[in-house]
Amino acid sequence: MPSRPFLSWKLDNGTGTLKSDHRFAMNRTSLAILSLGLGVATALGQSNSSSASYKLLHAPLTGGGGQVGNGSNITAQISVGDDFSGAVSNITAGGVQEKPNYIGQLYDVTAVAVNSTPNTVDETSTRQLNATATLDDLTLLALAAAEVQWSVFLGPLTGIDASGLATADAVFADTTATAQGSFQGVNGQLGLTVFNTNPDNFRTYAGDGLSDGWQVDFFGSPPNANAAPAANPDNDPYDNRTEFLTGYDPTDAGDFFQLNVIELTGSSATLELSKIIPGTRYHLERSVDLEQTDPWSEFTNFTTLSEIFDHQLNDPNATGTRWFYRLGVEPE
Ligand SMILES: [Ca+2]
Ligand SMILES: [Ca+2]
Ligand SMILES: [Ca+2]
Repeated sequence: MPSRPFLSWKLDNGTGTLKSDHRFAMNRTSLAILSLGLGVATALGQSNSSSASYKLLHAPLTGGGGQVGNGSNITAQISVGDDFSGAVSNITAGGVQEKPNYIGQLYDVTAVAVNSTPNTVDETSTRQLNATATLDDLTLLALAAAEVQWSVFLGPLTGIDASGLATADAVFADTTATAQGSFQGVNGQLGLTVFNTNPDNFRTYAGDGLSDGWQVDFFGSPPNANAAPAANPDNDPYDNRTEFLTGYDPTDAGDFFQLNVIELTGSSATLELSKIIPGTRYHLERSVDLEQTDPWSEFTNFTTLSEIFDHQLNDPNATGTRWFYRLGVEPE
């Protein structure tokens, strides 16, 4: 016959008040022995205990020796002496259900979280994704990548394989992508920032020496033949490559680089460049006869850390009756 332990207890409601005493517990012990002898599984010594915040009640006749506890914040249904019964407790105030004393647990998935460390990925590189499920008792379940159905929800990811490895596509600017993981019909998503680590690798704009972001800004998504380096769609003096290197609008015929001599004093000439921009090196050369007998010779080259309009510089050897300047620009 399974033993049926007898429970005695003291409850303290926080103010030191005892709700059960020794004599009462002894009385209950006697009743328990009597009940077992008769083979009756009814209530064993009815008693109630309570405090301001907690109350324990003995089980009703169908409780089989179990107990029911009720309070404003807790309900406890406790079966004792039964080898196969577990216990169920409900904490109603927090909406949480605890399920102790079971060797397994049935659960529902309430949410799936997808994460990575960090939540960034370089273009054309990979990033490992992970997923965690939140269950209906608020416990967390780390998911094996193979348990998750991975997909690209949005943005420049070429795919996510079965092991949760996401591969980023080429981009023309830092771009947010959204990866999705699904588990038992519940979806979770993660925003991944795809970094533009190569400025010249985007689709048909790739490898032409012009920033893909610049080409997209002026000519839209590729392909667009007007975005080619040698094209000059606005028909001003300069092609797209020069417009890019000098910082001008390749779609505006009135917007292009200009070099002027603004002052001559003795053998000194003051030159003014309409704009200089970072990322470009400027080479200034002089020849007295456009290289017929006097080869072009560079008298200065420079670059800048910030955009400057109407940049002036001096040519200290501006001698002779006539001479010419030319400017070369190249990416730094
Ligand atoms: Ca790129
Ligand atoms: Ca390009
Ligand atoms: Ca232009």
